[in-house]
Amino acid sequence: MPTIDVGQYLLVYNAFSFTFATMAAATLFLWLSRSQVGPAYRSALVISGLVTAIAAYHYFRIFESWESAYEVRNGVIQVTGLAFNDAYRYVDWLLTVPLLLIELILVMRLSQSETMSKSIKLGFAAALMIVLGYPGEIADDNATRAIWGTLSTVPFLYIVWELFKGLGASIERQPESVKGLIKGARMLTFASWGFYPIVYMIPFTNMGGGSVETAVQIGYTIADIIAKAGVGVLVYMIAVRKSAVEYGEPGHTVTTAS
Ligand code: RET
Repeated sequence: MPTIDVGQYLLVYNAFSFTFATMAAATLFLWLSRSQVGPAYRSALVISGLVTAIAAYHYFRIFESWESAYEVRNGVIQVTGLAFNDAYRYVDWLLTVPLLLIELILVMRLSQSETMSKSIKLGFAAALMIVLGYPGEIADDNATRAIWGTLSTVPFLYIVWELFKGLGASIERQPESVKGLIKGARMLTFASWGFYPIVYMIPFTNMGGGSVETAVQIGYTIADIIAKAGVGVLVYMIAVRKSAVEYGEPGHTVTTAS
């Protein structure tokens, strides 16, 4: 573990603690909101809540791992010899990234066969992207990091292409009142996902070891909050709006002209 100063240690410590609370709160919100949307959209909310629940658990473990990697003695920070475990983050992504894509697909309510084929293709590409990124993340030298990072970028670009090209046509078939929101969710997904490879490249800069470690942890943490809790809330808004169009406003029934 690189040596860091007390300020950096506490910044990361507080960020992990805050993120655990945010993910846990988002889970409760998403699961408790199930009854506010029509039956077709409930699984989108269940999956969104599952993503934040998995993240809450992992942030708790990440927090503990950070705490045991360093100790503060007489105001001076020292490494304990126990390495900070990056695997929690990657296992979290391995589970949540495919689910995040599925949650976007579900809220669009495509045909069953389209939902199935897009979920499998995108879910598989997402898992491959994470698996290929991990050896680079834990490598000590930048050459290894660059090789795995480049390999991981291939499925990443495929996902981005699918989100814009493949889902673009389906978005055009969505009700007018939700098109903007769905495009917003896609944009937020794209922007937050684009942040991860940038954070991954921080070790290529010549900031000191402690600053690199701090920036990488804070960077991934911010991206996770946006990609999971932020997109989750947008998916909730889309589900509420589509339910109003398809099932009527809460308290009203949809009447069809005869
Ligand atoms: C890695 C390795 C370097 C190249 C690329 C990467 C992409 C990571 C992404 C992660 C997304 C994670 C999410 C988590 C939230 O649940 C693995 C950093 C392209 C896009 C959305």
